[in-house]
Formats: sequence, C-alpha cells, structure tokens
Amino acid sequence: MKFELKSKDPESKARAGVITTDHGQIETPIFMPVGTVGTVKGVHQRELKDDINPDIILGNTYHLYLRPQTTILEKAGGLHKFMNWDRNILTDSGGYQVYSLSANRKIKEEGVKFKSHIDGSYHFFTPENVMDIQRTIGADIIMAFDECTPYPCDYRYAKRSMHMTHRWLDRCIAHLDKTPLKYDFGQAFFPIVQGSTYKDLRQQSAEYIASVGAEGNAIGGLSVGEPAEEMYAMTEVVTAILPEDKPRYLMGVGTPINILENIALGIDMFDCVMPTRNARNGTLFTAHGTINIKNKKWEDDFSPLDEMGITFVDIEYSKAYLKHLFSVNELLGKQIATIHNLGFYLWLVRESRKHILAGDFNTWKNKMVKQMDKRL
Ligand code: PRF
Repeated sequence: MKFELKSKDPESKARAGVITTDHGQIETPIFMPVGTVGTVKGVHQRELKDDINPDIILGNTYHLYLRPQTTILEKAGGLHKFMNWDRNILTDSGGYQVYSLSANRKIKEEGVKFKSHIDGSYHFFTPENVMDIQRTIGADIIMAFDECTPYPCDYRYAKRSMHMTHRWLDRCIAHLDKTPLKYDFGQAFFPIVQGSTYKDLRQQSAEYIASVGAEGNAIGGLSVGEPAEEMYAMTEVVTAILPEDKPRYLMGVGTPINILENIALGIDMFDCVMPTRNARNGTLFTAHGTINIKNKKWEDDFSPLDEMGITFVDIEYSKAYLKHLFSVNELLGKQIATIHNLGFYLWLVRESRKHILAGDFNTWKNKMVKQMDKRL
C-alpha cells in the first residue's frame, strides 16, 4: 500500500491524498460505506459502483466469521469474489462488535470469549485468530484487535485497557509476520489508538501506535456517547502525534458535521452505519439539514428528494413518494433513502477534497457546518 499526500489546507489540518493498493486508488478524505455481512444493506453492488462510487467499503470480521464463516469465504476465493466487489475493502477486527455485546462477552488478557448473537454459541477471539480470520476474508486493509472502551470510562480502566490493546497489537504484528497472504494481493495492517477521553492516555497511545511504523493508523474508542467537543479534542491530540505521511482513520464516525470537523483535524478515512441505518428509519441527510421523511409535512411535497443530490434517486423521486413508501412500509423506500444518504456522504468527502485542493476548505467547512445543522 502506498499513500501520497497531495495537498494540505492552509487554515486547518485537513489533507487530501491518494492511497494505492492492489485493488486500486482511494482518494482521501474518504467515507467507507459499511457492508457488515458482505452487503451494503439495501444497495446492489452495481448501484454502489455506478451511482455512489466509493473507492472502498467496509466489512466486519465478527459478522463474517459467524456467517457465512471463513470456510465458505475461503472456498469463494475471498470476500471480493464472494460479493462481486473488485474495489477496495477494509475489515474491522471485531474489537468493537464484540464489546457491543456487553452482557455476552468476557475480556481477558488472552482474548475475548463471546456469545454469538445468532445462535448463542460460544466463541473466542484472540489477536492471533482475528489476524487469521482477516487473512481469510481477504480485505485490502485489516485492523488490529483492540478493546474499545465505553463512555464514560474511569481512568484506571481506560489505562489498563489501553496497555492491553498495545500488548494485543504486538501479538497481532508477531502473528501476521509469520502468516502468509492467502490471495494474490497485499494486505495493509492498521493499529488502533485507544485511551478513552483522557488526553495523557491518548498521547501515550498515539506515541505507541506511531512507533510500530504501520502503513496507516486508526483512532478508536470515540463516538461512543461522549460530547462532540470531547471527540474533537481527542482527535486533535492524536493527529498531532501520528505520522503525517500515513493515512489516519477515525473509526465509526459519524454525522456529516462530525466528518467535516474531523477532516479539519487531519483525519483521512471514516466509516459509520449512520447513513445506511438512519436511512432505513427515514432520516435523510442533505447539505441543508436533516429530513425525517415520515413527517406529515412531506405528504404533498412533490419536489425532488434533493435538488443538489448526486444520485438518480434524488432527481427521479419526490419527497411525497418516498414519504408514501415509508408509510406503507415498502422495501423500496429504504433502498431509495439508503442510496440518497450514501450519495450525500460520498459527495461530502469528495467536495471536502476539492476544497482542500483549492485551498479554501476551512471557510467552506464552516459554512457547511452551519447549513447542515438544521432539521428540515
Ligand atoms: N475499535 C474497533 N472498531 C471500531 C471502534 C473501535 O474503537 C469504533 C469506535 N467508534 C468503531 N469501530 N476495532
């Protein structure tokens, strides 16, 4: 994997770059649509490619390990072939999904024992077997096995957990070094900064993560319920330490405003279920604010979904029609809303990139943040 910085914004820490892997180029900043179980929910791969057009999507180790399971993925020749997606894929390590199970898991130094949300069976994730699983899934970028601390989190727990995440990182690296690739393309490995909302822990963690010299670096443990200002403060501390010449990925973030603010703090990559999950509940994100399409006020609004939208659904369907589809609980409503939201998120990061390259990102960002902070 290669990362080339193309431009830096003069008034913020925003950067524009290009990541190159064996599955092609990724222009940054990028938003990665979440494809948890080998599908970006509600969108065909063809629509995803032709209309939304992301250079990379995300898959989840936890979910893919449970279903279809690695034996099937291996027989298929990896996730790219299985799901017919020839662009980039990043897999998260399960270090977050497992912790979301709260009552159904037990964390120890060796690893995490957890109960499947599907059939209640017990499983054990370790830094080593999670690397093996990610080798078999076959994403282009794979993630370290970490512990994502909850919010709030007391200092002692956060500190202990951060050190364990660092020890797990050493184990991931040692294991990867002796685990050959399964397919005919490379896999980059990203470690993850933790440290909850404590500045000194975040600094310590960022220094440790930077010291391993990985091809890219991630920030975890944020957007778990803390106020946005605390998230931004932590991002700022960490991006000041992580190397400039490697991509920085902020995991599980966030709202359109969170994305712009974190781009301004030097983040290059994002993923979040928000555009897809909220779409299925009838929430549409636009450049002028958020729409709840289930609201009665849209029932006779025959204007296009989003005049500024980049996908065909934005022009071809009206707000009134989409409101109707949600009222009668038709599948197509969720599909249209998902395509719209992903189109908007990808537009937002591409537009950010344009403004970084043009040198006026910060001014544009401030205008957009004000504009988007509305309920329509
Ligand atoms: N760790 C991992 N994946 C994640 C997170 C994390 O901390 C987050 C936190 N927002 C989202 N996804 N491995």
